[in-house]
Amino acid sequence: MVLLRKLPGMPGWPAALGLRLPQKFLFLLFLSGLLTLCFGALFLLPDSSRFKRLFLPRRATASASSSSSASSSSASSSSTRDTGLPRSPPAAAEPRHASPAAPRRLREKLRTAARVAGPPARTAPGPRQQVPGGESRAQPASGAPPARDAQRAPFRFDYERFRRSLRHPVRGGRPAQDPESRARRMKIKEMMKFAWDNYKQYALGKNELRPLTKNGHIGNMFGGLRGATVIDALDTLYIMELEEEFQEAKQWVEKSFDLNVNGEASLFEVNIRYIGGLLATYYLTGEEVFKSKALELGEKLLPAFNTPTGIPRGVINLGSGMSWSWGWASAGSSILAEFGTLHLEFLHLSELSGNPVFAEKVMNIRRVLNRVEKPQGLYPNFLSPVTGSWVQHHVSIGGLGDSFYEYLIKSWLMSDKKDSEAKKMYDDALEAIEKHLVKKSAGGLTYIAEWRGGILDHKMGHLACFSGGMIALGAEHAQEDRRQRHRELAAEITSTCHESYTRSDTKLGPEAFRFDAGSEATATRLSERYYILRPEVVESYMYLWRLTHQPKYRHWGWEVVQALEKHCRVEAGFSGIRDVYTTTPTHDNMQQSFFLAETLKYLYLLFSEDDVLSLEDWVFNTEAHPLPINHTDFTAAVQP
Ligand code: DMJ
Repeated sequence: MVLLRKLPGMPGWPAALGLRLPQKFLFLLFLSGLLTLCFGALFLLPDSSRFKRLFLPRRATASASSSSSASSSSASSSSTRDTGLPRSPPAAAEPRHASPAAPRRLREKLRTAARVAGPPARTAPGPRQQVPGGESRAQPASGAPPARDAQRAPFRFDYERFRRSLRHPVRGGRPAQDPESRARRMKIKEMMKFAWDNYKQYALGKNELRPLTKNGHIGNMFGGLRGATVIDALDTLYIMELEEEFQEAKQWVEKSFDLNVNGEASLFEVNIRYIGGLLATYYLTGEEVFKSKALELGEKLLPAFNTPTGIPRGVINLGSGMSWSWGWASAGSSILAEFGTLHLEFLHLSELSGNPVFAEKVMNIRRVLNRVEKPQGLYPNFLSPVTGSWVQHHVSIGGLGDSFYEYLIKSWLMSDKKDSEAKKMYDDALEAIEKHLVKKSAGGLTYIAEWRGGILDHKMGHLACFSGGMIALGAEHAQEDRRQRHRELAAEITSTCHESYTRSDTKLGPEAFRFDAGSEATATRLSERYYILRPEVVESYMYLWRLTHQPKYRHWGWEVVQALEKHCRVEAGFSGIRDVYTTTPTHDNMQQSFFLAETLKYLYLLFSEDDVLSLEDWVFNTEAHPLPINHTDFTAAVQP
């Protein structure tokens, strides 16, 4: 336009057309709009179009195409989308929270992941799709075709490399043991076989065995998923070298384990039992079926995180993705031990899939927890997923709180001691617990009380007895000034839990025991006298044995084996009992899946050499499923 006007002897176009000033203005406006439109349309042409190559410089074309590929496949939000400027390397979509400080290997990994996995599931994940190599991935919920890069470079976890990184053979390399321990270990293996055989005979495919009525139990904790005992038992069978039984369990997973269910599941239970059990068995065996089932199930859990804070709700429908809070949890809150017990498994889901979305979800939980103010440095058990604030000031290292603390120290260990944030959170939390909750009874027993808005409840649940093992584990890595104190605390708590067993008639411990009104490590309420084959006390014996090698822990473990045989073994399996304070207890007709996952596994490890599932290679999730120490520092990638 400007050029035409200035040409000597040539009137401008509008003038030549004989237009008046307002008409001229309108005409110019129209013309400039038309030109802008034409130029913009160039960007919409396919990359192959000759027009596009003619009018746009090479670099801009490449960038435009990389931008569109990235936006369909990456985790980037509109604020970080490609600006059109050339990038190096091209077409690589940076994950949303990738920090420049993230280690190179991780950043490369996550880039590939972002290419392969599509956008993080803010909404329910889309339908599944098979990719070359048998790997399974989520298709973007929008139904958009996968980016071209995705087809070129599917993510593949290097299993062989992982196995080479282990310091010990998973089932141990040293057969030599003292004959007594060897015989005791054999006995525990026999118990496992007995528990499995009966489950297989009477309840295969159901969630638990009912050993008195010789049938199966399904329950309503797993949202229609079946075979909780199969999944929970897999790694124990494998570790105990019960080969035939392991194959039976594996076959069930291959042929009958159906994930297309439609029911209300506990996010926490599905995670610790199913995802934990599948992940552990994959790492132990390298069998793809366990990995793909774990990843598929992991994706089904993601919609539970769609809350204003990203703190997941406790219950999720595995079919529809709808989620809500437990009816009993005050004011629609989420439970600390539930949303705080996802970290280990979710990092491994990211590790195996290359998809950072799982790691992002749990790192966000940590962010929310770090932001909220802690009363006296303590973490209450109920948090609103809407506001991110505490709903009730009830603090407990037993039920509702327990495994949150466990996952802090284990996150640090699992990160190969790189996740210093988790370590600090653990150290601070333990300091507050020591200061406010650890007490000594009149009879000299150390215990951890519960806290209700500043008032102490002098009670310990069986669940809280895991803390002896946890504190012992943490003590090994504590600062000099705390190490000895924490070792002593761990030993004292474990001893108190042992007392709760020895003071009963069956030599098994009650569900909860108290230190008030003259009672010392005994249950005072009828409703707290039961024992449901729980593992926490033998779990602590196992850690204390491994860390101190004091023979008393093996003695105490053997006392439990004898008591289980005497009071819990029935004709068709093992059963919980209703009252530990009578020598003729009635049975509850339930063989819990965690008896096979945890109680028997920890007992077996107690009588094994230290290199069987060595603590140098593995951390146990809260259901005793071993997860390997991970050399990838995910925290660096997902911090804001
Ligand atoms: C198990 O499912 C897990 O150990 C969980 O953390 C707590 N409860 C049971 C066993 O008691």
